[in-house]
Amino acid sequence: MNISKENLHKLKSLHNGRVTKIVETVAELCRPEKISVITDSENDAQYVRRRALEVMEETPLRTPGHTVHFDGYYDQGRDKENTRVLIPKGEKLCGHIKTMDRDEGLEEIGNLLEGIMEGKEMFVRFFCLGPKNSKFTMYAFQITDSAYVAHSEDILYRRGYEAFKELRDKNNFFYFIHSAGELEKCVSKNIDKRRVYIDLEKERVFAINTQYAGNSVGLKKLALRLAISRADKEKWLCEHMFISGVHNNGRITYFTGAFPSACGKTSTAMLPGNTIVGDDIAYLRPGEDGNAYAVNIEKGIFGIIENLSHSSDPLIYEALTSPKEVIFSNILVANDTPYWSGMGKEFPKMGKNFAGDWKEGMAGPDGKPVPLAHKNARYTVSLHELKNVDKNLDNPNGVKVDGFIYGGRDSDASVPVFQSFSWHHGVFIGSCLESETTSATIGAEGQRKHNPMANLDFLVIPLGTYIQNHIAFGEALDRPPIIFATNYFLKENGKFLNGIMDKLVWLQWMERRTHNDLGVIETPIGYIPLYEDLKTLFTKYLKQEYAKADYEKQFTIRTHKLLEKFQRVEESYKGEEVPEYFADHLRSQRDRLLAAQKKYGKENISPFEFASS
Ligand code: SPV
Ligand code: MN
Repeated sequence: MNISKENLHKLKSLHNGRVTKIVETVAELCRPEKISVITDSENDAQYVRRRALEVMEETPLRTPGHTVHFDGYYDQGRDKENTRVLIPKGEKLCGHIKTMDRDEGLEEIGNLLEGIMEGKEMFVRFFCLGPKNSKFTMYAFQITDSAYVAHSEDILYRRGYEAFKELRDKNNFFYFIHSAGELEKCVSKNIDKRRVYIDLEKERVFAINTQYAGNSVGLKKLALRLAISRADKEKWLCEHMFISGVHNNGRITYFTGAFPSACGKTSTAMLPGNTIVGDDIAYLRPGEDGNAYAVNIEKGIFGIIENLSHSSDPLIYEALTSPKEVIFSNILVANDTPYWSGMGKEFPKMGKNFAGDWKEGMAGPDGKPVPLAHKNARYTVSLHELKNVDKNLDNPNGVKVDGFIYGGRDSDASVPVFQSFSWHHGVFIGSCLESETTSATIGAEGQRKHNPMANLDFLVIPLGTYIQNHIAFGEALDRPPIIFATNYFLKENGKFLNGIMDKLVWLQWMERRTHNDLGVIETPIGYIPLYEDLKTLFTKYLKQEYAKADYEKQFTIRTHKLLEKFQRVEESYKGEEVPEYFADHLRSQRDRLLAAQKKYGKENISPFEFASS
């Protein structure tokens, strides 16, 4: 193994034979020129930042602490096609999960890894997922030949070298082996050999020939998959959820929210006046007091930057335009300044972006027009750098969760906000979540996709088992979180029916509902707000008049469109083994919608009609 005395000492000081063995095996196979073991020291962190600049995976920008990283033209999102769960021969998961024979997958990966790090430096870096010294804590380490990946992880996760020392010879950790592969102009060249293979048996993931963080940063979506498997065995929940504290006159109520990519998840978690615990992934466990508790496994944000402006997201915008450690990815750089679409500034006509040297109106290698920044361009920043970080981010007990939010993207059916009838009904709503596709994954945009709990991309257990685990989780609690659903994307004649900040009102309404402070109107889909309550909240939080006519449009129950939605969902579940209760809910949901059509003699029913009946 090509390792200096000093680095070997750092590795051996962990007194963990399994870690040493893994590093040795990977080094022998990948043959890096150099191995750097990164401890929790500021010196080592600084070293990684410097290396990212030296090898030009990152370039400094004008504002101190800011850098930019580019992923290749064809490496701008999660690769769903080549992400596979390795399973033993003859085993099956479910129709929604891409799998591969484990032996074949490991053989292929072994061949691809052979000599892949020649001439490169291999970083070995240790982390804790979740707060330290907590029942939630999970240990994980990353091997990567990308200084950008190792740097991103330092912003996004809690350093864990010292924590690993305490593990001694225990081997209950996740690990991730990443190589960007051969580079051309600093980006992964062999995209046709991009692979993300998940090995549940050894709780490890291989990611090769890619740099995009959703594929390469092991602790993020790769660890999510391993943790879903753990959670299944240990009876807790691992969710694609933000965690946010909603503040109401000194009272803080915590919500977690699952939204498919680009459905407003980060901006919901970051609303002015509230505090953020996390924006992407939550571990949830039952507390001894009969409530659900959650932690953020991360301590930073890897967020979408498109349409992020001073008016839409004032807190993040301010954080991204002042000196601090930030990595921008796949934005436009001109004059050492970052630009992105929808930032509310005038744009230069040329610069550097994910296509290389960029000029307005140019076509990319695939002949398509190249926008100034990629739609999935992102920023990476530590939560501790934000003014609105919640004081419980690192609380080892987590935060008590009073509400779950499922947020879809639905232009023609679902109302902006409603409350489910019960935990069971809420789980049903989560399992019917749909979104119109966006740019965070590679493939077509604008199609409607069923995405149960916004977690479908990451499931490594059968969908039916996953849903059943939710049911059981809530049943075991004395006070399960109240489940709500939101939809910020309702349109009429092509125009959004809601303002971008209306979600602030929906959150405040949900906050009051978890404390039973406000009444509701019962409709076939669940409980919706009363006009007067929303009017008061619009005045208080947005200083806006809220017109009765707007409320009526937004909260009309569009029975026909909703029935279509449930039809699509049913199709999507065909062939899946789903718990019995799912079919029961589907049936009663339909019956309620059909009964309302009959009673009111129409398809679109005003909330005022339900209110007066
Ligand atoms: C998402 O797409 O849900 C993200 C970004 O949070 S990624 O890291 O690509 O998963
Ligand atoms: Mn996500």
